[in-house]
Amino acid sequence: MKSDSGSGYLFTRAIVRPPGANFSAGLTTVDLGIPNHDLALTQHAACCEALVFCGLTVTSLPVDDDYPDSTFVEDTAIVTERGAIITRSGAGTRRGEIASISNELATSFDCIAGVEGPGTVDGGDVCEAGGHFFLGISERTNEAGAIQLSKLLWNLDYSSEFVDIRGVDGILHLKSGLAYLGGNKLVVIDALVDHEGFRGYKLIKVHPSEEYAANCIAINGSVLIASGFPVFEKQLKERGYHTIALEMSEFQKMDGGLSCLSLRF
Ligand code: CIR
Repeated sequence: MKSDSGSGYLFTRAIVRPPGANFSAGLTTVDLGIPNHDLALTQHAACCEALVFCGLTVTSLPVDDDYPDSTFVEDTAIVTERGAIITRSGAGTRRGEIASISNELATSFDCIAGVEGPGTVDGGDVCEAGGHFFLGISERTNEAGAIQLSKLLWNLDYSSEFVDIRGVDGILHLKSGLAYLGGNKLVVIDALVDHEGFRGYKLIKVHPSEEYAANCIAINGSVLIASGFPVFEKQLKERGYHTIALEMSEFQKMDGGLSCLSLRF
């Protein structure tokens, strides 16, 4: 179970779901070509191996061909050490993904709440930073959803604040441009750097040519990053982080980043 050690978190479990054969029928806003399913499976498997390397027990849910975006499990729930919250995606085509995730989380959590309509929340808009949550208001997460989520988190004794990213080009979710590494350090893209809620944190700014790299995950002393972003990798190594670089090309084609491939707790 997760605990804040000040320099990072201790995670024990992850939930993932491999991409289905119709993965390329999912939603995307980018024009990077059609993903190759075999390569996506290989990249997904490498991601799972990295999670295992970091000490996590990985539960792999069965492929769900009814939902082409269902490999992006992070969007379906907010998982904390005090309880889980099931989201209600801002993408109508993704709403049914929560059924199997709820069932799986019910095996680990007594306390499961849910976002209700007209509220919408995608998990990719939710960034935990040491017991405080940044909630992105985006094309996927609306104000009603963010307000509900804030109350649900408050009930679990967590604080939160909103970050409006609706005017920020090029990011689908808040975590497309923000990550928490533990130890009061945030990875952030230029467009978010001046957000007042980030003032008390040490910021690691992502070079504008490498924005996709901002979506990284700190797990048990390592940082999983997308491969192909040497400036960012060097920034982390210079600060003493152990990095694990993972090929993400096929998921990037479908607007997905590293964090969205797993729920970690
Ligand atoms: C979608 O548009 O919903 C998926 N194709 C990508 C979701 C990526 N999720 C994330 O960044 N948390």
